[in-house]
Amino acid sequence: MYDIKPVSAAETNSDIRILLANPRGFCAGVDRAIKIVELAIKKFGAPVYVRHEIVHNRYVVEGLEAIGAVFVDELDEVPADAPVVFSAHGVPKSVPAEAEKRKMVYVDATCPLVSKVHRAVERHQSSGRHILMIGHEGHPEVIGTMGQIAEGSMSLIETVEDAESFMADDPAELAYVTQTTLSVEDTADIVSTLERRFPELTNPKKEDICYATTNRQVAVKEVAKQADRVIVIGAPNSSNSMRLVEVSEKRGCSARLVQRAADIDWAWVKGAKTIGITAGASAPEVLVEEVIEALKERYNANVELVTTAEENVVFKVPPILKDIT
Ligand code: 0K2
Ligand code: SF4
Repeated sequence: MYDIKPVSAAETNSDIRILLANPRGFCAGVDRAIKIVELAIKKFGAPVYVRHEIVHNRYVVEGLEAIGAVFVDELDEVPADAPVVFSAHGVPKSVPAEAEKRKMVYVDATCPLVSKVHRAVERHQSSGRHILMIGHEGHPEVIGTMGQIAEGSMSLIETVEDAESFMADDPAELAYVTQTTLSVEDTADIVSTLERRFPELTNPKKEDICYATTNRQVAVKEVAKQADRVIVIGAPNSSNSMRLVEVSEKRGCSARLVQRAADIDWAWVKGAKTIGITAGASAPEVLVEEVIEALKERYNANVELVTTAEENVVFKVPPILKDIT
């Protein structure tokens, strides 16, 4: 399916400097979610059903399918006697409720940092505040977070324009939460617009963009400052990966998303002296290595690491899987 295009002589042998962003790739929530599926297959045996792509990466999904995971869109596609895992992006309350009603065994792989936002939504609601959700319509995390409370109790704000036009019933009783994988800069513009219009919007102190999203954007910004092109390894439905493309382009650097080496447009690479590489939080390192190898096949490539943060976050798996090795 992924044929590497043949290398023509004209494309080879020039020098190229590769700047490899660090941090890049898997975050603690993705590591944990993949581990949950693997451990669930060990514990329950195949097939283990997974509602939605466990993380937004085809290579990861196909790897798990090969060991017995079956991916479905909705719970009603899962037989009641089969175990099911919920994806890292989180699910509306109705999903575990339905699983319980059908007496299903389920394991929730929602990232703990997404679950934290779910709990904030509940807290704001019980304090009587109307909640603004800053995020992208239709994204599973947004569906999951907005699905923590009754429909209509939250309003979605996607842009500064939405923040300008939102009409509050009671401006004194407003709170906001955000998707964890947004652009830090774009979100700051939305939040400052809301704070200007609603000075009593004091809660929370900070948006909910997670450490991994923030760190990957800082690292790619540093890379984009020095590079002629940036390759972002990730999937088109991966919000955090798409943001890395945007952040690079905002720094004036041409950037492209590729799922793996076979997607690289070599005509676009041609002429670059310095090429940046990063990977979204759901993109495995093996695909980064594949891209570097493809560059090395065509250029005299020298790889330099651009480090802007060290990460040591690890999340535990749920108690139901903790004794499986
Ligand atoms: O960035 P997205 O939320 O679209 O999701 P993935 O690409 O699967 O990355 C993992 C993040 C999941 C939750 O925040
Ligand atoms: Fe969790 Fe952030 Fe990774 Fe999403 S990107 S899974 S919120 S650590």
